[in-house]
Formats: sequence, structure tokens, C-alpha cells
Amino acid sequence: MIDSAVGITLDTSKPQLMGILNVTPDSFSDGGLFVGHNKALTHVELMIEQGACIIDIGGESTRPGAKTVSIDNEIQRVVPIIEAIRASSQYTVATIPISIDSSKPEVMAAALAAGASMINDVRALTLPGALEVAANSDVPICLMHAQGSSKTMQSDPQYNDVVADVMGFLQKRVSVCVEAGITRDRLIIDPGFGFGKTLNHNLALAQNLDRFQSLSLPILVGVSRKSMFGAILNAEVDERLYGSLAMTALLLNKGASIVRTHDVAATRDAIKVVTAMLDTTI
Ligand code: 8Y4
Repeated sequence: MIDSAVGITLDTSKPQLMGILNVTPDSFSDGGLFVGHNKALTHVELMIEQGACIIDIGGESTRPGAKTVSIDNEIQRVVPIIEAIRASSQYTVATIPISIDSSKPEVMAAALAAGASMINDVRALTLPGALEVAANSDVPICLMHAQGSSKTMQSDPQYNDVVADVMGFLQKRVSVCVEAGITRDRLIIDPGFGFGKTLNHNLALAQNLDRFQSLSLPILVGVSRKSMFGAILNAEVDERLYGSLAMTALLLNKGASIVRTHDVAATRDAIKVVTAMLDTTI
């Protein structure tokens, strides 16, 4: 159980859903900001109704090759949405835990001040100042593994032993966090599917996800619609749901406890079925 003073309670004794809300301009492109906010709020409410217990909000596209976004730009994209969610009558911050998907300490701090209650950092608090912002907060933190920057990571990723290397990195980042005063009960680990990994690296990590359980921390997985399914299925982004669900089911069997997804209702059903099966005793 991860508990923090700002309200988020992640019951990691059963798998939880993290719904993705993208606030990059291309995701809510029609009309002005107001329309964008309403669309975002509607999407958040839908994901909550479908069973998401965390909403992950990111203003920087971390897709391979994406342009970098300035600090001010990223804050301008993310903070008004968080404020709009907070201001909406139906849900309070306590009932909609918001995760800020950012690596920039300034963005994390602004998002936390606006009501975010979790940090999701694909760079595992490696940017200067990020560790301090996290340590000065009391929210859960997801430490994700990535190799290389978003510009270079998919060019030629190399590992000695992808599973051991990723586990070693996460173990080090956990130690750094603990030394900085972040208690272990706030930490979540994530192998970072698709971030500086070939198809083979991704499949090896998935096959061996159970080994990450030795770190004794909740494991978050984000495979939703990723390019590995494009490669396996020869399918476009909007045709990757069934593949994503198949892998999600096996990752749950190997100990994943938080699933980050675009498709909340479908993933909820997959979680229910897998949990029913895993919990059955004869
Ligand atoms: C289609 C669909 C094409 C998705 C690309 C993508 C993770 C994450 C991302 C993850 C954690 C993405 C912010 C990449 N992936 N955070 N963030 N774990 N913790 N790409 O796997 O969804 S963004």
C-alpha cells in the first residue's frame, strides 16, 4: 500500500490502472484552449468511470524523435489541465490521483503545486534538481529505465544483458532516492518498454518481468499500443489493442501491479479476468 499525505492511496495488493491523458497540442488539436480543456476533462471522467485509479498527464512527447519542449511550454500545457480537473465539481484531487509525467524539476514542482499527487519520470530523477523536488514532496514516484535521449534512443540500443542491466539501473536509482530521503514505500519501478530497446530487448524484458519482483517494489508497465506491437503484428497504432492486452495479461502473471494504458475499459476487463484466475484456489 502506498499512502501519501496529499491523498493518493495506491492499493498495490491488486493491479491498478493508470489512464493516459495526453496534453500535447496534437492530441486536443481542434479549437482553442477551452475546447481542449473540456475534451481533456471528459476524457479524464470517462477513464475514471472505466476504472482508472491514476491519470497520467504529460506535456512532453517522449516518443522517439519527438521535439523537446521548453519548461514554460510544458508547464503551460499541464498545469491548466490539472487545475481544471481540480476545479471540476464531480471529482476532487483525492478521488482523482493525478500523475505528472515529466522529468523536469520545474514542471514537477508546478504540477505538484497545482494538485498532482504522483511523479512519473521516464528519466528516473536523473535531471539536475529532479531528485530534490521529489524528496521535498511526499508523493509516490515511478522510476523508469530508459537508454539514451528521446532523439537517439531507438538508433542502436545496446545491452550486456538487458534484464540485468535494467534491473541494475533501477536498483541504483532506488538507492539514490533512499539516500536522498525518499522512503522505499513511495517508490515504483518500471523497465521502460520501448525506451531505447529493440523488439528483442522488449520481449526479453517482458519474458523476465518476474525477476524484477526481487526488488520488492510495485512494478508499473507501459506497453499500450507501443511500436513492438506494430513490429509483431504489422499494425498501426489504432490496431494494437489486442496485442497490448495479450502482453498485459502475461505481465500481470509475472507481477506487474500498475498498468499504464490508453484503453482503460479493455484493460480493466483483462485485469479482472487475470486476477480472478490468479486468485483462485482449489
Ligand atoms: C503509441 C503508443 C506510440 C504509445 C508510442 C507510445 C511509459 C511512460 C510513456 C512507460 C512509464 C508511449 C510517459 C511512451 N511510456 N511512463 N510514459 N512507463 N512509467 N509511447 O512505459 O506511450 S510515453
